[in-house]
Amino acid sequence: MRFNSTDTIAAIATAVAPGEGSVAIVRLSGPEAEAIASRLFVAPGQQPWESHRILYGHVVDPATGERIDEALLLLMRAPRSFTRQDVVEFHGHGGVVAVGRVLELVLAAGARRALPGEFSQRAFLNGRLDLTRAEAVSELITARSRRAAQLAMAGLDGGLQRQIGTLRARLLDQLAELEARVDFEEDLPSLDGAAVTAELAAIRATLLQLVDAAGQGAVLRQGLRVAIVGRPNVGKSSLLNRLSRRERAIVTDLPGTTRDLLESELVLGGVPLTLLDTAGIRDSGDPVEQLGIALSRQALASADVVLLLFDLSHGWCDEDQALRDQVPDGSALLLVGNKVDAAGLPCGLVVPPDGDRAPAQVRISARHGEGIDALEAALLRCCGAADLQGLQVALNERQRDLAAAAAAALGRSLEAAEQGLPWDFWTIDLRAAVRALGEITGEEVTEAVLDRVFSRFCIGK
Ligand SMILES: Nc1nc2c(ncn2[C@@H]2O[C@H](COP(=O)(O)OP(=O)(O)O)[C@@H](O)[C@H]2O)c(=O)[nH]1
Ligand SMILES: [Mg+2]
Repeated sequence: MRFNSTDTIAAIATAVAPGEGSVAIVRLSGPEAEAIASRLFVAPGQQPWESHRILYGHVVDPATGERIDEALLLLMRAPRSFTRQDVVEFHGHGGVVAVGRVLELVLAAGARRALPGEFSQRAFLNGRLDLTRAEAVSELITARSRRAAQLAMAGLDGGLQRQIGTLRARLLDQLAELEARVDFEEDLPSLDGAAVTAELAAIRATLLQLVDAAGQGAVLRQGLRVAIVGRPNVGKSSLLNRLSRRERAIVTDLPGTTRDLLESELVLGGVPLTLLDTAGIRDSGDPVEQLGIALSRQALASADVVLLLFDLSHGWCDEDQALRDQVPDGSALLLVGNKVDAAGLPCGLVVPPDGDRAPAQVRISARHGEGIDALEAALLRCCGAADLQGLQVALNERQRDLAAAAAAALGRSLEAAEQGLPWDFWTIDLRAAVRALGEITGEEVTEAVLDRVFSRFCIGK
């Protein structure tokens, strides 16, 4: 445990930015929350100090009597709160100064600054949330697209917990049967080995499906970095502007116009994308352009998806091929022929065939908008993000590793079964699988794991 959960903790629960946010919330949780709040809050009239009622008043510095903010106070007594402890929220004005002073007063009155995720950690420890729901809260907050938020909500509704919990319960049933045979083989009816292995295989198959779908979930959650690369003047900046539907980048007919890496955020088919417009890659004597080109090469090497743009009015040339050869094997690649409007005769094969590794190709006009729909569809397809609508629940990275470990352990159990080994050989791996699934939902989890999970949360959550 990072810290004792009997401390009273406090944090600003809302985003803090100068001049922004009409409301800011300071939140306290712990046994002293109510006492601390009552020392700092002055409510006029006869307002009753009751749980789940809003009080109106002022936060006042008890040392000087100075009014710090006009605020609403919400008291939620245990166990009817997010953490199942006494919780107090001060709803004051946004910005940074007043809310910062309220927090300082609360700390001076005896609360401790909350660590990232500590409120959620308490909610988990007090049985308010299982681990998958707690993680879904964090995912909802960081969601960058509507689809990602929907996926997080499914997790928050317990979809993942139910699915993993059911698989774990089924494994426990099998484990109980097998373990009983280890100890009391003679006293029990004999076990149908084929039925057990069929059940284990079915559970393993479901786990493998979940592991598979986790990749799509990761795409929705984290989004993709898409680098637009190509020779100078092929229309990269025009394409960035076209896809972002605004004039983000400067476009001229002078080669070497873009010198810096430009980013533009957009959502395509529910997937958050960061588009990178890069300097055209060529030999250049200009030191500023050289720096830009170095950034382009980095983007080419590290993007999830590379849109390699070339000019159809010139056709595919050696420099294009040289760039194509630099795309790492692991990245998705889409070849985009631009300026189809100026290409004259529709040329058949512009790009030499690449055997089985032939990347997808589309033809567009970044200037006039032709082929952009097809490009967007191809972009989602080439990174495996085309069909995310059916995705109901998705494991995050931590959960995926555990599900994969459980599936591997079940694979070993099945092998032991196939080799006709005695029951106790099956049960070792079966128990490992049960443990891994329990770690997903938090039923079997160590403090170190909890600390790792919750420390990734934002402060105040
Ligand atoms: N005909 C035609 N010209 C284009 C198209 N896209 C871009 N251009 C022109 O090509 C030149 C270079 O465009 P720009 O986007 O700056 O290319 P970059 O250097 O690759 O970023 C500009 O004059 C653009 O107007 C297109 O689809 N068709
Ligand atoms: Mg440019």
